[in-house]
Amino acid sequence: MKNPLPGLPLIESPLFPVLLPELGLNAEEVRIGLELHERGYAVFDFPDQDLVARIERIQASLGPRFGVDFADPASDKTAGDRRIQDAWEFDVDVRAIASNSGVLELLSKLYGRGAFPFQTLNFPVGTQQGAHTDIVHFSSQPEKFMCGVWLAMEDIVAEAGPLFYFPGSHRWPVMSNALVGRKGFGGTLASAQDPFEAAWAAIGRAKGATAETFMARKGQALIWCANLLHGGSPQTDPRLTRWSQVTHYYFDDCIYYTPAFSDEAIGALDWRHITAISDGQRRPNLYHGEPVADLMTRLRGKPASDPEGGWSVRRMVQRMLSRRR
Ligand SMILES: O=C(O)CCC(=O)C(=O)O
Ligand SMILES: [Fe+2]
Repeated sequence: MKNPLPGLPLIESPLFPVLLPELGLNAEEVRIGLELHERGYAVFDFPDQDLVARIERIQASLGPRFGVDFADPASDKTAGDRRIQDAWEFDVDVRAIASNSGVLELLSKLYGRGAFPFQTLNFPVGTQQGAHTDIVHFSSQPEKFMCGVWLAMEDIVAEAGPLFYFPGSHRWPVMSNALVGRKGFGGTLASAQDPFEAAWAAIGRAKGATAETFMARKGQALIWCANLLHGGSPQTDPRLTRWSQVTHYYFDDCIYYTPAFSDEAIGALDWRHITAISDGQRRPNLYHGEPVADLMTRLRGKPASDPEGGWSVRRMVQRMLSRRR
């Protein structure tokens, strides 16, 4: 069957179970695909023969940057910085984990477009981050072509503040400023997730949703879908570490933007300018394979065809979106 919905990631599509037999996946890929489809997350063993050595090198190279004494079992490991963003820029092992070819192949097969990593976060301790979806930070057009892969770099215990998530929440409404009754573009926000927290909490209560935690073994990884509600549990023992790496992935042939600072309905998108970690190359914002910048120039070059006159970038995007909807 030719997929009539190529604008949905395969695992997010209601057609996934029907398309599945034709995708040529092995048993493990089918398991991961079905779990992502049903629950919005899936756990797998990270496919890297050198992982243990990489983890040791990462801890040795990033450790001193956090400003705490990891050698002393009694010291407070949460006292320093809690994360390093984009260590892939200077650390080959962080970059190798983010660019793991097995993970890229897996994600590309399950989403139906080529996956590429665009951001890394390395954490020595729990993030204690409130429940959120990554899609309010990193969205795409078409929607949901984004996911996170969380890798345990040691065994994680409950007191270290494990990752938590709400199974099935990837099917809850995707948050936007329009949905929560605010305007986003040009505004100032301390955190992109603030405006949506009351809505997530209310939906969770209405559904009686309960969080699960990921008590991961070293070397296990978890994929979360863009709209899966997740966060970091409180770290109750500050002497512990919770070494982990998160890599965020986008997919080819999309527009990349930040919904928290956008108003989609009026074509006001807070564009992202993305570089793929795997090859260091820019990934321009594309609409059906054509750079949006070129598309806009081409359309702006045409004679004005409506009473307001002229072509604005904003109206161009609005037109694209309204045709899609
Ligand atoms: O590791 C955690 O506790 C959560 C990290 C997270 O939400 C993210 O990187 O998107
Ligand atoms: Fe997140």
